[in-house]
Order: sequence, then structure tokens, then C-alpha cells
Amino acid sequence: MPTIQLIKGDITKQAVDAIVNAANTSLLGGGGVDGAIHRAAGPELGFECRMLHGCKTGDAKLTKGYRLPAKYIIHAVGPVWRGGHQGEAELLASCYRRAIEIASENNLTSLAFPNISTGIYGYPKDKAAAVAITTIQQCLEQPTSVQTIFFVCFEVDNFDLYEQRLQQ
Ligand code: AR6
Repeated sequence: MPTIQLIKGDITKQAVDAIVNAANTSLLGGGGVDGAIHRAAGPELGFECRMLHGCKTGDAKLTKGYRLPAKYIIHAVGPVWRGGHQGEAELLASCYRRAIEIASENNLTSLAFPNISTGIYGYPKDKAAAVAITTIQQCLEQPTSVQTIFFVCFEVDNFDLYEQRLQQ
């Protein structure tokens, strides 16, 4: 049975098969966790990302992890929160599903997610936690190579929200 684990910390430090990035449609880097991942992985990551020609919102693309302890990075593009009636929940769920699909296609077993869209993109943290946990639980009911999911929360409020929901 695949397991879900909760971590309070920095996703760039996680030694897993792949960490997921909360990227933007350009895939050329930015602030938040995206900036931290690009800094930690080194400039080679930027070179590979430039070859990918961007990524649609709700989708994801794989690169190598370069100087990270993680072997790969799955760059997922979450939605900007615009009040909740612009398909945000479906787009956010799609990021988590696509990341699991890409991990399975590459036979990866351990995957770490940040709290996609809950920083600069403004998605309410409680709503995002509900989408993330429900979607991941649904994905893990299907056949997949992924055996361990880590939710890596950088902020204590996100950590507390996940802890409450995962205990239910
Ligand atoms: N490890 C884990 N989580 C982190 C880290 C870290 N090192 N640093 C920040 N977070 P954000 P978004 C958390 O803003 O809302 C970028 O400019 C952070 O506390 O990084 O999806 C991209 O290029 C928050 O909970 O991503 C896009 O333009 C979560 O990561 C845009 O931001 C996501 O916050 C994407 O916005």
C-alpha cells in the first residue's frame, strides 16, 4: 500500500526520486519554491527548461534534478486563484494527477510535493489542501509505481492544515 507522509521543511533538501515544482507556464523560473529549486539545482536546470517550450496550467513536465538530492524534478503549473469560479480546483487537481502520471511513466517510487498555488498564486490554503489530499488519495487507488508521497510544507499553517486533514 502506498503511503502519504507529512514533512515541515524545504523541498530542495528532499532525497526522493522526484520533487514537484510549483512552476509557471514559461518554466523559466520565478520566485517562491520555483526560485529555490532553480538556485539549488544550478544553471543546468534553466538550460533544460528552456528546451521544454513552456507548460500549460494544470499540466507538468519532467527534468533532471542536477545538483539537488532528488533525481528528477516534475514542474507542475498550478492555477492563479481568481475567486474559485474559473476552474481553479480542477486545474489544481490536474497538477497533482499529472505529476503522479509522469512519475509512473518513469517508474519513480518516491515523490515530494510542495503546496502548489498557495503562495504567489493566492489559492486559499485550506481549499488547496483539500484538493491536494483528495486527488493524491484517488491517484494512489489506481495502479502506480509511486509508493511514497511526501507533502512538504514550508509554512506552519499549511503543515497544520495537512496534519488535521490527514488524521481524519
Ligand atoms: N520548500 C517547500 N515549499 C516552499 C519552499 C521550499 N523551499 N519555498 C516556498 N515554498 P509559491 P505558487 C512554499 O509562491 O503559489 C513562482 O514565481 C510556499 O510557502 O512558490 O504556485 C512561480 O514561478 C507555498 O506554500 O508557488 C510562479 O510564477 C508553496 O511553496 C508562481 O510563483 C507555493 O508557493 C507560482 O505560485
